Amino acid sequence: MSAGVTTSSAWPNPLIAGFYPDPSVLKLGDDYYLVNSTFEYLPGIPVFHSRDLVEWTQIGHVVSREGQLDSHAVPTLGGAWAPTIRHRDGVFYVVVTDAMGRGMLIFTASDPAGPWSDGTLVDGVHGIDSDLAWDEDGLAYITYSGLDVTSGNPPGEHGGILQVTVDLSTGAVLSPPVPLWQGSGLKFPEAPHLYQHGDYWYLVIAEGGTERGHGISVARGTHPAGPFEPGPGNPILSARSTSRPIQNTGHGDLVETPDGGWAIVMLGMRPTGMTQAFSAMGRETFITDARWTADGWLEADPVLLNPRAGQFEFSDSFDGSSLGLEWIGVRRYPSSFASLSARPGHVVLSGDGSTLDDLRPAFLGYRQQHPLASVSVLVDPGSDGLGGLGVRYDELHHYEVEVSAGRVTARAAVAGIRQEWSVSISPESPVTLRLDFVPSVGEGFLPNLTSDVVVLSVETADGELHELARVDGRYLSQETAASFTGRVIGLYATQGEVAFTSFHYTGRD
Ligand code: 6LW
Repeated sequence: MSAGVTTSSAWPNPLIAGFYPDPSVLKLGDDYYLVNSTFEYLPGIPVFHSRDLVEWTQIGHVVSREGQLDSHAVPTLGGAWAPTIRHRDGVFYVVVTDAMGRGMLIFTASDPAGPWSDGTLVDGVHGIDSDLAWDEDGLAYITYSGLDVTSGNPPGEHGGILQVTVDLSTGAVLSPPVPLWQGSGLKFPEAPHLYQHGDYWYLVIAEGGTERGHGISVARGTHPAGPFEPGPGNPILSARSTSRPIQNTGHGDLVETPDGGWAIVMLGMRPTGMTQAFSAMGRETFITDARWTADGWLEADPVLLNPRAGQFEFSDSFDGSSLGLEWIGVRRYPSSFASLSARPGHVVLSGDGSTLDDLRPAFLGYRQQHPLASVSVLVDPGSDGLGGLGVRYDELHHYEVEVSAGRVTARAAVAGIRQEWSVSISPESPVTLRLDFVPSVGEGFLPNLTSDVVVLSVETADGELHELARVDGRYLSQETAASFTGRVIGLYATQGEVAFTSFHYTGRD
């Protein structure tokens, strides 16, 4: 067995920065495909492609049209949870739970870029983090975590790791749920994946909860339905109680590297602060080396921080015929409120009275991917529009700066508490709205106990910069907000037609 020549420190980490949690990865020949959870955001479940496991390009989404998920009014925390991507006989499969929505679903495609199917319900199975594997006879096993977030009943006791056999073409369950493993005793056994390797079937799971206690454990057996013998060194991976900059590591998928070694791709977080620390980007995708020991167990290296070098830039002048794959909406598709044709070189958003407090704002989102970032956009609200530039974690946690003819207002909304700051401006011309995510500075110990500071400002046509507010960033972090997502920066309209151009994002680690 090759240990591989790639060392952990050579992997870029984060591998995919920003709100890209619960990664699942597939190797097919020389190609790699990776998918993530997206919860209430649409289009949902991005599909990334790579040839080397290092450079990733998004090629599509599994969820790209109405009806595939029941996203219209899904509560925060619900939506697309923890997809698994696999392939067999020319068909790509993604199994996923639409939490608090349709339930456990099987999507298929002949091209991973899409289009994907409408989604077949795995009838009567209530759980999360579904995995898909086939035995030698081609029988399909869905292994999942027994947390019921789909039946509508209040979540009962956690059922551990369970398994059913399924007819993938109809979603019919062929055998009742069988308990496989409760993990090593940590809370929330979840994120199971089954792999056949050598003489064994390996059941790799996450446990400890998705917070600081998160980890990965392994068991093995000679049949995909078990019985499974727990490994001797569980959890084989966890950052709990360490001072490593990447924490919460867990929910991993095993993959063979291009040089014949092994790696685990998993979620983790980059908390900033001290004893209390806050993760602005939420749960991101990371990677580390793994290997098989002489006695047939799996080992994994600690996950090391290794950000990609240099400054990252993303600009959009909205002069194409369609929006790029990076743009997302909240419980609605951007195409339902964003037009690239209404005014050339602009994206025009149509407000319908919804604000960032509402479930379905007219909000065109782009993930924050770096702890330090600056964002600007030129906004023309016309004579009766109201809209701006915001950063949201969910309906209850968002900061924004918005413009109407003659007035700019910055706002911070945190768990129902809100504050506003306003300036008057000349009503005639467009303005540049800015969000800057800067380090918290100050004398002594206390200023370090947060993630960052968010600066909300406006630059008027005469070149004057007005800083409206500086707000502590911690309230828009995984540790503070209730959602499983991450910060999403976005252009939004609440009233009228608001035109945006020259979106610019600069990020550095
Ligand atoms: C996911 C579970 C978890 O289903 O969080 O970190 C849940 N792990 O495995 C939502 O992402």
